[in-house]
Amino acid sequence: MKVVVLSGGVGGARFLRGVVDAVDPAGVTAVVNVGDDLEVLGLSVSPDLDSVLYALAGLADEERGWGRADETWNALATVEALGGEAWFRLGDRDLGLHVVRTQALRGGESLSTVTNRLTAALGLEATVLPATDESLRTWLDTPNGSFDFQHWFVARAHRDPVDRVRFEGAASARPAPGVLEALHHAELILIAPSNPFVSIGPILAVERIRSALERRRVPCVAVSPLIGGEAVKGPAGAMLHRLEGGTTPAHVAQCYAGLIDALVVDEADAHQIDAVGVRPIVTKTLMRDAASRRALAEAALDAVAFA
Ligand code: FO1
Repeated sequence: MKVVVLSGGVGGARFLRGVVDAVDPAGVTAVVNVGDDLEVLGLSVSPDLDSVLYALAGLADEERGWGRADETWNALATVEALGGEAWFRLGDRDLGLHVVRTQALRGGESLSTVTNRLTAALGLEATVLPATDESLRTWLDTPNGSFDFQHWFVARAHRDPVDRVRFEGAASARPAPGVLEALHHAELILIAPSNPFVSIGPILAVERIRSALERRRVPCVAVSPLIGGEAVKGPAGAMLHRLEGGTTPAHVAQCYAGLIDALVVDEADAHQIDAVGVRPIVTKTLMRDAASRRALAEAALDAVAFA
């Protein structure tokens, strides 16, 4: 089956592992958020692309949720001892990937081309694409000032309540090569259980991706990132509450108004599915191991049968 999955980092990467377990990975295309990308220590870092690559390659640190398993931090300790920038923690193993990517980008390669090379080098069968090759950066306006994504999320521990999310560069950003083609040929489009505002929002801010979803001829199914009205991890719950007015399945569906045909919600939210507006699919959504990741992916993939 040809499936496109719009994905952010941690939750999206876990979900993608379930998807490639459930269907032939060669038919799976991940379209990944780049709004979190940053330059740190002179290196180009794409955290969500990396979370997806590491998860699909079985290299991810499952507990931390980002970066690589069996990581060591010697380079960062040296950086810190020498008074360098250490607020954004790059592990020794992780650093290797950023060095390769940075060199390629400086040599004139596009982000999608180098990502394609990394995907092949890691032996992955799925296609992993950045939403765009152009610069698209997420900014958060808060009562305490405006911050780029990683300064708000990591340096300030996403404590500042968010009044507005902006995507710098989105107006002129074109989809990366392959994104529209994948959407055009997809039999099913999935939106991973990622934060609708800061993980999926930047992807949908690329106008031609949004309009491709609006004009879809195949089902699009989103998976809610909330369980019992709360995010498993991260600021999705607080953001839904402040920006959308609540944390029910209907509030999640509202983030994707006109773009989805079904919403996968957790059993803990089943009592609130009445006003959701799209077809609800109720299942267990906590991805604690391979079996639960695959079961969640299968529940979303089943939407094809109802189309
Ligand atoms: N998240 C943190 O909370 N602290 C970090 O120091 C940090 C470093 C980091 C390095 C590489 C990478 O790929 C991801 C990293 N993350 C870190 C995760 C990242 O900030 C977020 O999880 C994503 O951007 C949100 O999807």
